[in-house]
Amino acid sequence: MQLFLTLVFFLLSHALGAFIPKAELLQIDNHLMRRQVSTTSTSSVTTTTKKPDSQCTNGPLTRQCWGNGFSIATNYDSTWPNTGKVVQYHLEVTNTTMALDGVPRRVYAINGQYPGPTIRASWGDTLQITVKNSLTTNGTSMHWHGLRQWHSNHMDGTNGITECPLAPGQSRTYTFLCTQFGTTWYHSHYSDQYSDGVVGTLIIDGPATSNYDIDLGTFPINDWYYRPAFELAPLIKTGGFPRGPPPGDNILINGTNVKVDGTTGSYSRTTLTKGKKYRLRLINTSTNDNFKVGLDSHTFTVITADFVPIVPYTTQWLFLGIGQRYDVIISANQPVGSYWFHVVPQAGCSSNQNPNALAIFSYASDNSTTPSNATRSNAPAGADCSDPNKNLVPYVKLDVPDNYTIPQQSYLDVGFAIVQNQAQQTLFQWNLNFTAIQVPWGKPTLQYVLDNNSSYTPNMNLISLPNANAWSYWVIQAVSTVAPPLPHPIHLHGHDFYVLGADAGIFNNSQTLNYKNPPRRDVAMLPASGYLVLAFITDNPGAWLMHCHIAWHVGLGLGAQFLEEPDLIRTTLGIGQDWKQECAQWNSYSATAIYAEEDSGL
Ligand SMILES: *[C@@H]1O[C@H](CO)[C@@H](O)[C@H](O)[C@H]1NC(C)=O
Ligand SMILES: *[C@@H]1O[C@H](CO)[C@@H](O)[C@H](O)[C@H]1NC(C)=O
Ligand SMILES: *[C@@H]1O[C@H](CO)[C@@H](O)[C@H](O)[C@H]1NC(C)=O
Ligand SMILES: *[C@@H]1O[C@H](CO)[C@@H](O)[C@H](O)[C@H]1NC(C)=O
Ligand SMILES: *[C@@H]1O[C@H](CO)[C@@H](O)[C@H](O)[C@H]1NC(C)=O
Ligand SMILES: *[C@@H]1O[C@H](CO)[C@@H](O)[C@H](O)[C@H]1NC(C)=O
Ligand SMILES: *[C@@H]1O[C@H](CO)[C@@H](O)[C@H](O)[C@H]1NC(C)=O
Ligand SMILES: *[C@@H]1O[C@H](CO)[C@@H](O)[C@H](O)[C@H]1NC(C)=O
Ligand SMILES: *[C@@H]1O[C@H](CO)[C@@H](O)[C@H](O)[C@H]1NC(C)=O
Ligand SMILES: *[C@@H]1O[C@H](CO)[C@@H](O)[C@H](O)[C@H]1NC(C)=O
Ligand SMILES: *[C@@H]1O[C@H](CO)[C@@H](O)[C@H](O)[C@H]1NC(C)=O
Ligand SMILES: [Cu+2]
Repeated sequence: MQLFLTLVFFLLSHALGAFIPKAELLQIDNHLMRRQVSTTSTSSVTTTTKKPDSQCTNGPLTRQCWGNGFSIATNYDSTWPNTGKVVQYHLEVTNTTMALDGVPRRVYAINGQYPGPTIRASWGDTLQITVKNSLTTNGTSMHWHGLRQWHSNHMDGTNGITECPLAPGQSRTYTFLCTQFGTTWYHSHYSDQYSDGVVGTLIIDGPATSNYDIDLGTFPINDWYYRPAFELAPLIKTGGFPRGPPPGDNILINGTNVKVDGTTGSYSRTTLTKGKKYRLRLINTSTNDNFKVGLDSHTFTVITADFVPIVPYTTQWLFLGIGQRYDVIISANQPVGSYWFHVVPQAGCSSNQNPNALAIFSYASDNSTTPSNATRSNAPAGADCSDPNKNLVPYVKLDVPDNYTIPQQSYLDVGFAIVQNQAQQTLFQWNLNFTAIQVPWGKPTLQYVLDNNSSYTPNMNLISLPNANAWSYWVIQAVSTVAPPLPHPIHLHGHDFYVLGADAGIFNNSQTLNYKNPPRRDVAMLPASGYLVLAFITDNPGAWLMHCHIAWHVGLGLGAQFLEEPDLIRTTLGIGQDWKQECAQWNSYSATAIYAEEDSGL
């Protein structure tokens, strides 16, 4: 269904040319990129006792090692193990009622759980995950956030781009190799559906830049709404909340919390043993809210930014944008007792009824008590919504060519507009490069590629990157005069991108960018009324979505897609009959479905 939109007002524009930026070609070596690896920064890591080499194996004192010649010094963008091991999971999305903080509501749970089961494999394993849609009135899809999906774009789970949604009653199997290691999450990409429950965490075991004894696993943190997202989103879109989306009703920590008024629910509890070092995998699985997190009396030694291992640094408080992950080491070196873990929504980038969500970390033997106020710190209620980019130094050093001036055609403006449809209904829109993305669920981008059809519709917001192994540079610019001054967590599928710069103001090529081993990750904060400059190499044939990870914003259009090397998609991905079958089933279901796509579809 197409809406004919009349622009009531639109944005300031940059002068835009028509051509794609010229990019540098790099050499190809056995089909893999030869990156600009300088040296690995082993000297700054002092907590391990052994240097990684082919002899050393992973253990509490040798976390840098892995085995078979792979270690924390391996550049996983170009080399990875292939163990031949296939790790299988079955995920069933069902329609149920849960009371996660004591307040019952409808939840689209996975295998009856919220969050869904943690998927776990090792570096180089193949994951084979069968997803069954047991909902009756929604499609679904499953996206494996941050997984590079190297030469497996059709396993990315982005409905309307890399597949049709999975129709009610149907199943599909996603198969892909784990070329990276670390912590992430998976979620539905079917409009706002993950906000209603279709979300879980994923661990790929591998080496680490700092030692620890015990892996506590994943610790997802998210805002929580008592009204379903499928009810809120249409109201947000049609101006039902003129001051912006409604505040979250609570914050869930590892899937639980007490209600804000303290009457029901229970705190998340984690038990520690004095003297041990723990790895905790923090993940922000929010819909809208950004938080700072901290554990009273303890510091975090941060060892990853998203999947990318970093030179460890220590901090008291850590900011997490939606979709971002930080793995941290906590040393249980304090007096035996119980301590509060704080999650503090930041004023500039959150709106939640809970001003300071709490969880409890207790040393064993003290694990039934509530922390005393003596150790309780004052949490920072500030408005800091930026990434700690200067601290995020990748362990494997990779540089970006600095001899390139980013042309105006590579500026993508983040805009906001209020438009009216034919029925004179007011609609809110977010757009990227002047277009609010809307993907056709029944005819995803990969179908265009299979058909050799390059007549993409304008609302697919597709950017062609036909040259293989070229550096691609982009300036994401928030236009301050029109768009509400909000920071946006920008996520790119299919790549760890390089963050060359991020700051307030308008980028004009005079600001200093960091080309020497800049942060690499898959979600970075675009500062409010500011810019984010990123780069990546077109080494992964596919249609890759780039979008704001605030579910309300991408729902209203804040996204674009890069189409890399369509010829190789046709010839090398091996898109099979089952993929086409999923589309046939979807198109047959949607012909008579009671609900139609009512937002971007993402
Ligand atoms: C979930 O169940 C309720 C009650 O039967 C129904 O109204 C709703 O459409 C279902 N939702 C989905 C997505 O299947
Ligand atoms: C998904 O299901 C919910 C609950 O039945 C409904 O409100 C919504 O419109 C459905 N959306 C789509 C696009 O199927
Ligand atoms: C998170 O919750 C799960 C399920 O209740 C539990 O097994 C896990 O230990 C918890 N994680 C932490 C870090 O407390
Ligand atoms: C999650 O990300 C959102 C949006 O970027 C942010 O408002 C929130 O504070 C983050 N949550 C945490 C726990 O850091
Ligand atoms: C408390 O710690 C003891 C070990 O000291 C353990 O057996 C018990 O399961 C823990 N209880 C909780 C709620 O973590
Ligand atoms: C502990 O501090 C909290 C927050 O400042 C306060 O609400 C609570 O009343 C205090 N509890 C005690 C026992 O003093
Ligand atoms: C830019 O530098 C790269 C290597 O850093 C080199 O391969 C390339 O030729 C240079 N491009 C120009 C236009 O000078
Ligand atoms: C698409 O074009 C390629 C050559 O560019 C050709 O080999 C292939 O058969 C075409 N496929 C279709 C479906 O037309
Ligand atoms: C190409 O796609 C456009 C837009 O969906 C469609 O109108 C057209 O019929 C397609 N052309 C071919 C040859 O399939
Ligand atoms: C951005 O939008 C303009 C206007 O529609 C278009 O000409 C340009 O090609 C787009 N930029 C990119 C990189 O696709
Ligand atoms: C570029 O931006 C900087 C920082 O905002 C400003 O100081 C400078 O005057 C601008 N330069 C031009 C040529 O617009
Ligand atoms: Cu946004």
